[in-house]
Parts: sequence; C-alpha cells; structure tokens
Amino acid sequence: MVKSVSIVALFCCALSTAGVSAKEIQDHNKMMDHGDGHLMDMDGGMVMGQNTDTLPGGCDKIAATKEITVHAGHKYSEKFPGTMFAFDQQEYQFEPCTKLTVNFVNEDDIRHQWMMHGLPKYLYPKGMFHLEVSGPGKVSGTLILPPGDKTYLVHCDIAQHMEKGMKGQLKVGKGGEDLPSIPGVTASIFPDDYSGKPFSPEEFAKQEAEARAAAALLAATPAAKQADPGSTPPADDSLISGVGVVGLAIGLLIAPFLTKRFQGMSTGEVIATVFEWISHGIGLTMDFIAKLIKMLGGKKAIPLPDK
Ligand SMILES: [Cu+2]
Repeated sequence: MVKSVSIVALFCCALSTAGVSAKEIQDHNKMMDHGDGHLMDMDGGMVMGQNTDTLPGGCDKIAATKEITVHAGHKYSEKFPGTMFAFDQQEYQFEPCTKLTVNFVNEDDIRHQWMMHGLPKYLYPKGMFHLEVSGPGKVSGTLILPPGDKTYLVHCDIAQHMEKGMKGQLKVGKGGEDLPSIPGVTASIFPDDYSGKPFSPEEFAKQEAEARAAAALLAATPAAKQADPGSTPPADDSLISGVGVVGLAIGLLIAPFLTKRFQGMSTGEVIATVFEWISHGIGLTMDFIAKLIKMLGGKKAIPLPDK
C-alpha cells in the first residue's frame, strides 16, 4: 500500500514539474478590433498603430513584404552583462516602404512590449507602432515602413525595461545615425562605472555637459551647412534692420531643430508634418480666442442650485 501511494506521489510530482518547466505560449489571435489599428483582448494582448494597407506619403507601392519573429525575455539578456531584459535581436534593417509583420513572443511571466517610435504621425497615432503581451504569449501586428533612410528606436516601455536592456534599432534603407547604448551594437553615452570611486555629482555633471555639448555640436554641424539660405539676409548693411536681426536669430535657433526634425523625410512627409503643426497652431489659437471671448463676456457659469 505504502509503495503504491509513493508511486502515485512520484507520478504527480513528475507531472507538476513538467508543467512548470514547459512554458506555454498563449497565442493572442482573437483580439477585438477597436478601430484605428488598435486591437486588444482581455488577456493582456495588444496591438496599436496597425496599418496593413495605407501607403505612407512618398511610397509608390509596397516595396517588399517581410515577416519577423521577435522574442523577448530575461534569458536573452544573459549575454549582455549588466542587463536584465532583452530582445533576441538588437538590430533590424528593411527596405523603405516594406510591409512588415512582426510576431512578438514574450517568454517572461511579466509584461513586455515591442514599441517602434518616430513613425509619421499622420499615419501612426503618436508616431508609434506597438505590440504588447502580458505573460508568456504571442501577438502579431503589421505596419508599412515609411520611405527615406532613418533609424527607429524599438523598445519595451515598461518602467526600467529599456534601461535594463530591452531596446534595439530598426533601420529603414541605409538608416540614419546609430542610437546609443543598444546592447551589443552601440556604446553607451554614459558608460557604467565600476571603478569603485564614490559618486561625485560634479564629475557626473561635467561628463553630462561634455556629452550634451558633443551632441549639440553634432546636431549643429549639418544644420550650418544646410541652413535655409532664405533665413540669411544678404550682406547688405542697409537691410540689417531690427526685424531682420530677430528673424535671423529665430532662423538660426530653429534651423538645427528643423533639419533634425525633417532628416530622412520625403517631401510628402515634410508637407504633412508642417500641415499637422499648422492645424495644431490654429486649434490652439481658436481655443485662446474662445477663452478670451468668454473672459471678456464676463458671463459666469450658472451656479448649481442649493440643496
Ligand atoms: Cu518589458
């Protein structure tokens, strides 16, 4: 009797161990479509910014159709000392205007995301394409990559997951400038310090100032070369009026920003972005005018009746 009980106990024990070691990946393939490329289910699966058919401005046709599977989990961080989370791949490259399907597999018992930033906002809400799974599971989404050579950040936006290694870069065409601190791909702006010296705020501030100055120099260099000639008045003294000087100053101030903002964009995308700004500006002005009228009108809100 004792023997048979112990055999049953052993059998149950073996079964439960197998259940723990073999992680089941739930396929989130029955999500509800909320419209605007947003799909969700009740089990923590989510897709945002899905676009299967609208061509981004500047794309004549879908250049290629690709499908990748991205794995995310703690175990992929093991090859990068000092990290906790990672994707199985840190760099991707595709032809501009590629229709890309991403199968995102989360292998951890926590929430992870594969979020792509910097996409054109007229097509992707907040410029994002976003896949998310809570716990071990798989979710799939599709987008159409914009034209132009640009490097996009992909990361997990759960607090500290990117800082702890879950990030990568996706290059469209030749890509743009490399992003910093992509595990195994690029150097960190602020390298980890294992020297054992006590933390010095002055030393840190100095390093940070140096890094910022270097970044500003990098951003300003192409801007100076490519600065819009229209913003520079001709070298005729009589034309340098107060307005001219102010205009020049504003032009010089915003030139690096504009150059950086429009880098790698097609004419269509630049126009779409400028229109987005103008419509936003008009909206703000209208709001302001409405508030002003309300204020000048002096009509107070009708008070709630006393109980
Ligand atoms: Cu994560």
